Amino acid sequence: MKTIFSGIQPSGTLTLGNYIGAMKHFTEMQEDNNCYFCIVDEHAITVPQDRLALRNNIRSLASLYLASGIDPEKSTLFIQSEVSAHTQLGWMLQCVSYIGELERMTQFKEKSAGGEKEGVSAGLLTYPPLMASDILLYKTDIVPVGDDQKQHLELTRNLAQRFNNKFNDIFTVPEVSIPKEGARIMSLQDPTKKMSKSDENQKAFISMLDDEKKILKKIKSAVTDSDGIVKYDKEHKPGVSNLLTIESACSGLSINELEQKYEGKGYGDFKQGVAEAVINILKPIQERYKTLIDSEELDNILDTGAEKASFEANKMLRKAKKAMGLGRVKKK
Ligand code: ATP
Ligand code: LTN
Repeated sequence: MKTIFSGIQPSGTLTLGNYIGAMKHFTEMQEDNNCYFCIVDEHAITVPQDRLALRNNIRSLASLYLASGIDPEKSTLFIQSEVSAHTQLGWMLQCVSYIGELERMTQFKEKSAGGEKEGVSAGLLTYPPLMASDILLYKTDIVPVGDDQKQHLELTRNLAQRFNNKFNDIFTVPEVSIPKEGARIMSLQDPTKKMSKSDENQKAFISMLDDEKKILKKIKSAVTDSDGIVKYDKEHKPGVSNLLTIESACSGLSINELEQKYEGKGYGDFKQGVAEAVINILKPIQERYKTLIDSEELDNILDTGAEKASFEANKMLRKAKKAMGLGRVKKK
């Protein structure tokens, strides 16, 4: 049995990209592994958040995890800020991280680009050691994430190895797991850009809570091309390829099977088919979501999750403090 850890930021309503690239795989992995799934609210505050919106997003994300199939009997679901070991080890790992390597992170460069340095939070720079702390506290073997997190995972592995060599060999060096297909769902309006929940253009992404009409409308207005052939060709037909990837991930049919399904048909039929596949996946999730969001059951699950996670995390935190020489050894 392997230990799995992954986290999602409560920085808005999840998109279909988050579902296909990450969440969908979490539910598959929980069957025969020891899984931790985290709502990383301390990562979300590295960019400005409205406090009430953040509160809502945290609860909403927890409900979406459960509605998508995370089973609290099998997996530990918890909120990062409710387990204080994360920021404590996060600080210690900041002290073994180098400013140079943090400045090289693509996510930091993208999120801090354009603005004045004055307006960029220090937390945006030190985001990766906190992420490493999330992962390393639980002796994680595998981290399932979308393609954009590869670089952060590489840094986590470096930090674990650096700590183990410098202090004591206590951390498991984790492997990353990126899905073969659907690891990077693209924007519906600009298929060269990642689908992102923080995109200003609402038409660029499908939210997991969009209703049928909205889904159909957004897919119908997705950017494609003018040759009218449904064929996978990422370089020359990025829009069509993205929609094929989406339908494949939602229906379970292979890209090949889908190309055959749409042979001789136009983009109108194709988009209708993609929308139906998306609706089939999202509708039951949305129904379960509605029963969970205001329930006491949700609070109970998160309380139990935080307790279980704290117990494990505190054991590793004690080891890390000892390895670094923090605190004291009591005289008997
Ligand atoms: P934002 O878009 O607001 O910057 P995000 O969606 O990239 O945030 P998270 O919510 O933390 O960031 O991502 C959760 C998981 O979803 C991560 O594993 C990430 O790799 C994955 N993910 C995010 N966007 C996509 C996408 N377009 N396609 C596939 N996977 C994605
Ligand atoms: N950085 C990730 C979110 C994240 C995460 C983690 C993912 C924070 N801690 C630990 C996997 C494991 C993101 O922005 N998608």
